Amino acid sequence: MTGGAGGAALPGYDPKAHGAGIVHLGLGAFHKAHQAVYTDDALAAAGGDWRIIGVSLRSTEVAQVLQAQGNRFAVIERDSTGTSTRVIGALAGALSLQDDRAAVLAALCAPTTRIVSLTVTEKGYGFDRATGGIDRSHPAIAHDLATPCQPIGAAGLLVWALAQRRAAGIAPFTVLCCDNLPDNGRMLRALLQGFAAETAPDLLPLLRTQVAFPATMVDRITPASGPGTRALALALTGQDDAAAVETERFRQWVIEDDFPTGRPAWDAGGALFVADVTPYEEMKLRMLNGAHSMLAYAGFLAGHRHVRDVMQDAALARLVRRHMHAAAQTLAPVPGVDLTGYAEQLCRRFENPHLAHETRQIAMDGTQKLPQRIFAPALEAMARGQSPEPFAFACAAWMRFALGVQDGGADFDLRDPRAEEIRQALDGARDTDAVIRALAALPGFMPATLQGSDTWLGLVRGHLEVMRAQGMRAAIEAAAAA
Ligand code: CS2
Repeated sequence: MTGGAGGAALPGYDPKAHGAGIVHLGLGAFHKAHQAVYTDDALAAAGGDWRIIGVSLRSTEVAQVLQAQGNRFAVIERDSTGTSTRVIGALAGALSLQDDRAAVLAALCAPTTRIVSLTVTEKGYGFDRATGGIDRSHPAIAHDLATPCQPIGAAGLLVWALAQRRAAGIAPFTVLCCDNLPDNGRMLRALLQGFAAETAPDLLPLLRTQVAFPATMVDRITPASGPGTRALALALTGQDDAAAVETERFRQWVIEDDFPTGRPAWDAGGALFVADVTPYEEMKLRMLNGAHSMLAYAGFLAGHRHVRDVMQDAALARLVRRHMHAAAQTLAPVPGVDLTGYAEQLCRRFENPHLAHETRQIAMDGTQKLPQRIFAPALEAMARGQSPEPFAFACAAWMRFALGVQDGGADFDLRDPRAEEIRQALDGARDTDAVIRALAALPGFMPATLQGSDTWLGLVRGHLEVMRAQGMRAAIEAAAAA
């Protein structure tokens, strides 16, 4: 890195001297603050044609904004030890599927594209957890099954592109899922196989044996950029930057090293290459993301706008710690990690006074998040003879949130792909037992073992009763005092 205007570090390499080798689907703040930064470090340390062509599947604005500023943007890294700003040169292009469809398809088919990575969020894939295949009711899956030559979703685009490449004699790209899903490489392979079985069955042997789907654990707390981000970027860099992102200084990336057609030297940026990501991924999903979801539902309903405010609420901060420790007890040993230290570090990160991370943002899409964050550790705790109590509190907080009303009676918008289904399930559910029954029975959501466990349901009911009768504040105080 070299110094830039106003103190921002500039890329430590000449971006124009490097071609693109990666297509990334899901050009959001998290990608810009995570994989793009690691790739920038890799290019500075080891070079290579590994710049990224970023693709927005739905938005048109993100690509337009980036194009207008030469695909450069600032990453503002902040915590209580200070602020540093760097300008990222790793993005070679920014495309919108809606505006630049031909260019997106060409990039996916280009022989130079050796990796396709994705951050399309949990709900973006259309994976059916219950069957381990495709979810036909998912809008993009349904669209792409009907018109597989005009794909708009992740599975449709990848299967179409891999088929084109095979027909043209071009080696397949490696598919790198960077979303917070358990066993994300295997999940994506199963999704593509499920989709190909119906649209391109002769691609199945290739998907089984030749395409690599390394699993990853990704971590960097990156709130959606707010109105203040642009002004901050201007102050720090001296440049107007409508694509800047604010994030924490901490970052982590653990990746299975399975890249048959090569990869950037992401280890130069601190990425850890391992044979099995599972222990790291379970640690992060259950301790960080699980505590995040719990505090998002409880915190939002208790009137806290940001995660940092939650951490100033003594009772709720206590529940956050309790949740992390209970989650830690459901884990297999994680190589080289002291889980007590990890929990403390998570609390410091949540307390970060410079990040305006909204509880409402984390509360989105609960039906897509609870299974791996809350239900999986609850099951594991019960299998080990431990109490699932903290997970039951989190589940009750989500159920209370799913009712869509504040304690004071004001409505709010659920922002979940299953919001309508939830609304219908809750129609007519009056008492707490009826609410639990309705939500627990959402297909493919709560594992059958939990649905059939009196211990679990009793704990959830106990908390939900207090939340509904006395309010979230009272429920937090009661749980924290227990
Ligand atoms: C959060 C994550 O919004 C959420 O659900 O829990 O985005 C979290 O901030 C990241 O996974 C941190 O790496």
